[in-house]
Amino acid sequence: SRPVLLSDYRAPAWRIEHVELACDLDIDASEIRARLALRRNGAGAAPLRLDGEGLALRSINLDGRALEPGEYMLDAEGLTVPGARDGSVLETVVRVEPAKNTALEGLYLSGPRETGFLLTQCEAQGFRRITYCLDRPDVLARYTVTLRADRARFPVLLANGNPDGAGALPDGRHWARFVDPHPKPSYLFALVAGRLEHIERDYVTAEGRAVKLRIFAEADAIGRCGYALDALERAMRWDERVYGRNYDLDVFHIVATHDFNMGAMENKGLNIFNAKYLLADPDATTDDEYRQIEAVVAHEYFHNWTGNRVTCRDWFQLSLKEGLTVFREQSFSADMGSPALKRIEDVSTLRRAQFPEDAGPLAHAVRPAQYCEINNFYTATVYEKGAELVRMLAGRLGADGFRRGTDLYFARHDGQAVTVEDFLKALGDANGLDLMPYLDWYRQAGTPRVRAREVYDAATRSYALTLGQHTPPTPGQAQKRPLPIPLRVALFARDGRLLPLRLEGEAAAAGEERVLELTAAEQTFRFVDVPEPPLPSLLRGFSAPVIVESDEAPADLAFRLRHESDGYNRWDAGQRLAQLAFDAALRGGPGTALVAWCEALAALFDDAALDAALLAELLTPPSAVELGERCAELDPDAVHEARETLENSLAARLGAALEPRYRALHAQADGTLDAAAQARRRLKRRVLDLLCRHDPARGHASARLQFDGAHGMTDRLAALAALVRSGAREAGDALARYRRRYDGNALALDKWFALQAQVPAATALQRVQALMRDPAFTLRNPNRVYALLRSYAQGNPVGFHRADGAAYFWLVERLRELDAINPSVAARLATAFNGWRRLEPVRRRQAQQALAALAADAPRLSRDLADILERTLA
Ligand code: B3K
Ligand code: ZN
Repeated sequence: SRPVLLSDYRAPAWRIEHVELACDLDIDASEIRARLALRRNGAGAAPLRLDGEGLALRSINLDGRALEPGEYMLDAEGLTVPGARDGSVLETVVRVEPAKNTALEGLYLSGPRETGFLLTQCEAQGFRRITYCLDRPDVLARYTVTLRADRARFPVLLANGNPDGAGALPDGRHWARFVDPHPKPSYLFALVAGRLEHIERDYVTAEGRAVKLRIFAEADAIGRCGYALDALERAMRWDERVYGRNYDLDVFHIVATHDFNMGAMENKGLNIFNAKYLLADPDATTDDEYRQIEAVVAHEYFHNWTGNRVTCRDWFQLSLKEGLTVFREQSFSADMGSPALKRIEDVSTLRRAQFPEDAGPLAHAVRPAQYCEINNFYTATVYEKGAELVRMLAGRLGADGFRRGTDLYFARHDGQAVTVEDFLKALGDANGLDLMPYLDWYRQAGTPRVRAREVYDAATRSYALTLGQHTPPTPGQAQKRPLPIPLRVALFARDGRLLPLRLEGEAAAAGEERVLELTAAEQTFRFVDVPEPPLPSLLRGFSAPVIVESDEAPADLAFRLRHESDGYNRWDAGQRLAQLAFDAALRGGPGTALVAWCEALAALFDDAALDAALLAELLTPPSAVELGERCAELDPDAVHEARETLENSLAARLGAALEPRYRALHAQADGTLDAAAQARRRLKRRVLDLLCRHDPARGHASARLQFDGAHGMTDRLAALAALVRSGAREAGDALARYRRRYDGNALALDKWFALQAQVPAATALQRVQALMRDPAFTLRNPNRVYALLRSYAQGNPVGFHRADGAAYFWLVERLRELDAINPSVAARLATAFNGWRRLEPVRRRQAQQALAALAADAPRLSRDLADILERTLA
């Protein structure tokens, strides 16, 4: 289909001042009456054109008069009403079928028809599946919503905004009304109806507004909502303190569902959450998941200002709300826990998910210039790289300057739908700076490479650092401009101390760390008063989303791994060293880097002062996916073997130290959630994995005991994973016991599916096929599909990228089935083929044939899947 272009953006010809909805809700058929108060926007004469898809129109009235068939035009994408004038009121009645809606966009049913509940998902373009409307984010309207339904079947009725009355109706029905005083775009609309329980808490904002915080869930889940409610309160306080942002309605509602395409949705005053990011209990939730829940609860809450009060002009600006909100969420999580660890996790996610995207056929700018299907742009680039761009801006302005900037952004644009330019302008204006050069970061796809060359001159005691930048071409963007790249740097002396930094021309040294702004293709920075050839520490804290290409020697990397003062850079030095060790292992070459890596880690292993969680990260080599990115021609088996060399060498080097360390950590085991206990569990998981390699008998025995006596899910799952991944004899029995113990617990079963799908083995496909026959498996539930199919296709390179191509053809068949059920889930899964072009020739040919077979059916595929296929094959 024809792409939508950013350059084609035009302000809407019509506005809607007020949307009044009356919804008669039921499982099979719901009736939606909409009353739209219309205004012409500007002087144009364009006829009124409303979006609508899959709606059965029952009646249509303009200004109180029923329209005759010739007075309006219906087609597959909407409705045209030539007679509408400025000030007209249009009333439509449509019927929709929630139970048949398996795409989970618009109004749909969550759970079984007898017991499930109704809910909506509108972002990006789901509102048009509920009623005829101007379904675009730059049309902001006030909403009054009345819900009516059978009281016994749907005792709880919810919509956005403040409750405004409720009551009984004849025939056992009832109604509830909600008024949202804040104008909002249609994508933030939501309603929920069903048998739900809730927990609640009173909250008073810093400004003094009393708010009821409520979380709704089905009866079997309501006992698992307490943690999220606590997290919500922490997020609200944090946004008041750090950004001066207060909540703005009398209620804040969150609803949990097991049937959701994404993580969660920030509908105004009525967030809807995938249960995976909301429900928590010690028996079934891991430490990582607790942190994710806190982060997602905060993320959706933060959208209330970055996204809702100030929204996006069009969908090209998606990162305006997502990048900024991810950045806010990351800062919040850093404040709630360990900033260094959080940074390591975020960079590692970026490298695993966004760098490959930026280097492959689906590469796109943080603000793309065109799209065919906007659902396919909820990507790591828009979210995670977008957050890195905001982080660069925040770093450039400093904490106070950034706060001045966001204050101005909110003051200037509250109630508006704006662009990335507006954001940069507000941040700049508040600080007397021109930040527009950063716009190129939003427009240009691809990960910049930064190369550093250094020259030390003993005679003049000067040190010249020459930095060059280069961004490889991406689809549709052959030529790249240089970008403004802030590089936070420090220089180490050989004794491990940091040297004071003085640039040529400066009167005196200023600090031991500073930011160099690389703005040209190449630039030289000359430091003076440098007493010895220093060891540079570049891109500290990952100050820009770039790849630093250096030829730092293994010994220097090992030195920095031992002595770095920046937590992130210490980890990064270790990752680089591991990469060098990997490169050598892949070539079958000598292992100087490998020895240096193992020796440095062995020393750190004995360092009692080192935080346990950080140590766990240092002991983990880059993932197979990241390592595979280094290969010009990817053979996933070879990558796996080389990575195994790293793991086994480290296990052998730590050898006898592993078991005592494991025992010491295990002796302290309890179920508590504090940071120290979480850190111990994280290290214990890593040590147990290494122990299973070094001494399988003892490793398996320890894992078995840990599995049996675990205090919580983190230890239980870690033990199970250790058994399964190391092929322990006990693995089958442990899996069966886990399966029985958690029968009926969807979130716990997802972990069971995911774990098995990721076991790197030639037999992985058979295993996945067998798991698809498990009675708990269904293609209709996105979480289940992701747990099994995505974990396999994207998290198990060895198992998925079989040389015979069997898994490719198999996945293509699953994509066909899925596409008929849920296009956006199918499209997401199809991105597993992202790296096909870099595969070695045999696999590449197989992948291409499988993809081509599917692409041949493009006319019968959804726009979502066809778009991914077309770009992947282009
Ligand atoms: N804004 C939603 C994403 C909606 C996805 C639509 N396909 C979640 C979030 O980023 O908070
Ligand atoms: Zn978001």
